[in-house]
Amino acid sequence: KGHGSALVWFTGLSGSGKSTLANALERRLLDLKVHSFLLDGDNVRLGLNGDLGFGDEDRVENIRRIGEVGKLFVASGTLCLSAFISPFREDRDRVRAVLAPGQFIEVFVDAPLAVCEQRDPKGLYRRARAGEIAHFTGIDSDYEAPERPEIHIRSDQLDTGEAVEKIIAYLRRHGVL
Ligand code: GGZ
Repeated sequence: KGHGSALVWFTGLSGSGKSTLANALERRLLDLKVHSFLLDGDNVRLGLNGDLGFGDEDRVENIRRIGEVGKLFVASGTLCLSAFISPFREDRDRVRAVLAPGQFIEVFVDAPLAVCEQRDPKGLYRRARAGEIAHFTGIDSDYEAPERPEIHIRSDQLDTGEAVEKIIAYLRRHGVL
């Protein structure tokens, strides 16, 4: 039996499947009787970070605050999950640096832009292409893919259940579970 507290940090394009995967992992952990907490746009961007938009500076601050909140959850002994695009490598690495070694687990949810754009569950890519949303990640704002993520999920090749098991296996191997 492991120690349980870590920050599992999902990163990937809009529509890559971060939220779906994070929610499925949360349910799987609940079945294992592991207490976890998911930080996502619904509970962070609407509240704590309600003052932030999608320009570069605001994204940097968005990720900085989420990292600090994640650190507090980890200090409380919670297995914390976070699902934000977090497009900039430097910002993710800064979050990694505020946590103890091994406590930041970067999960790259990797699907080609074309696949994400085809899925377009909220019609945001279409609106970005039409010029109705500025600074949209993958269209006119950068996404810097992780170079050495702890876990790499090809979400266009694995189904959600398989991806969850891949993460669970990693957490077990590394003594988190
Ligand atoms: C990217 C945007 C934008 C722009 C609104 N660029 O697919 P979604 O809708 O549900 O998730 C996206 C979410 C991204 O917020 P994050 O906090 O994860 O971004 S970051 O980590 O970069 O700060 C998308 C929606 O917000 N959205 N405008 N311009 N995504």
